[in-house]
Amino acid sequence: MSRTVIHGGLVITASDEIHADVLVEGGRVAALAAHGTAAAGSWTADRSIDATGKYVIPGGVDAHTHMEMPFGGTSAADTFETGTRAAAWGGTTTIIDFAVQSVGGSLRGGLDAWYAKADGNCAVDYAFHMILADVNESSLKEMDLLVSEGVTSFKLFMAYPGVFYSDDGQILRAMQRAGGNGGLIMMHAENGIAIDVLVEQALAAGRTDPRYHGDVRKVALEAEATHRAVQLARVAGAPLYVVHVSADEAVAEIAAARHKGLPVFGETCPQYLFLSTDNLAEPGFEGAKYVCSTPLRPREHQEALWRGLRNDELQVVSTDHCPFCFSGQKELGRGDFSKIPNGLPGVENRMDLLHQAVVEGHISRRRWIDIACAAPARMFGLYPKKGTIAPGADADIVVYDPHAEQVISARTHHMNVDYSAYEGKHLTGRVETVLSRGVPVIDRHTYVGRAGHGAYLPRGTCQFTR
Ligand code: DUC
Ligand code: ZN
Ligand code: ZN
Repeated sequence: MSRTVIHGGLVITASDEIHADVLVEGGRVAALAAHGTAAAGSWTADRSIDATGKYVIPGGVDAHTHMEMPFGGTSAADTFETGTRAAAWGGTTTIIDFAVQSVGGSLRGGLDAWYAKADGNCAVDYAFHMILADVNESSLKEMDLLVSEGVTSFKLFMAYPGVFYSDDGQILRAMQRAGGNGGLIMMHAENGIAIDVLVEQALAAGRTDPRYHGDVRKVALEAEATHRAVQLARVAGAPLYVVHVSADEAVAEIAAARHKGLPVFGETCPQYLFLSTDNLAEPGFEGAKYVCSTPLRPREHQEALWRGLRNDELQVVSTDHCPFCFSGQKELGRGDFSKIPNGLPGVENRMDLLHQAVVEGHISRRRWIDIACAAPARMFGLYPKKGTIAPGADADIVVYDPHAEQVISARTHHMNVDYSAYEGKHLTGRVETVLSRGVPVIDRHTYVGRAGHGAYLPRGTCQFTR
């Protein structure tokens, strides 16, 4: 069995920071021992990685990606191959992507299609949530089967009427089912029926530029939907995970629910923490690069998101990685913002941007690892296999240089998309080496992985009670 020792670094997990050497054997963490002790000195290994002056952190867990998802009249530009390779470059070693039920179709059919897309193509490990686009007697029954085979979370949409939308009755039924089978409902909380009225009115008044996407998707309509989702989950007796929270009033709804002791959880994304409606209002059609839903908000909302992350009102930061090229894809919405495919690239940037948040004092180093690795692994039944560095865990390990400087650019990123939402942003900190189950995928800034190394991960149920 091949053995690797990573020595001299600061090992950071969600709970500890220790100067320790890490012994990896057969793809798993075999032992940790304080650096310089006789125990660590006695280890023999085939490979030795010098992490002096570096952080040794768990591989990132990005619990919200959409590789090659058909959406908005086109398809997300990263395949499982290009998207998981970019994830590896950015220190993310697990993604949880969304299989999609088609309207009139079965969950089985959707899930099998996504298994086939990913099989043999991924550079890092992957799992699936299921998007419920058609809640009916038969799909409700199928939810039980999916939970038993390791697809334990289901996304519902209060937005996108005619595409993914579920009404309150369908939502309540799905929540009741999840309450009984251990599944977790993930909610896209925006009042899509009201938003569609505002879209129609904006277009009729000639307000067609990308910035109006942010205007019509009102804060109040995110907050209202979040409140309604919480109350429906409460009635159903089911836990609730609200995805891509962007507005301060939505954070307040989640905080109020948690204060009452309800099992309600929240996720936000780097775009809401680092970008704003200023980007949507960039001149010409540039704002299209920043069209996603929930939308970017005025900068003032960011403080509530950071506070929420510090106070555990929000537990997870994932990317909602859903890249569309500016050329030929975002351009579908020239002259009509409602036709701009919704989504931003980001799977490669999340770990670095959140490290930047440590540098800027928004969060601690341990909270960085919690929201980016440990909490998403626990939320979706993958802990402690993923999300930590401890004996028995998969050896998904990143050697991270906290002092290296970098500038984000589409010219140097590895995502299959022709722009970066963070073009020109200076960051302190950079991924140096990445192991996936003990196998190097990035070796001192060089990609050495391969499509097909990544394995499918059946998951357990949510490991948080509240
Ligand atoms: N929001 C996006 O921006 N893209 C994909 C789906 C979603 O809900
Ligand atoms: Zn969504
Ligand atoms: Zn999404």
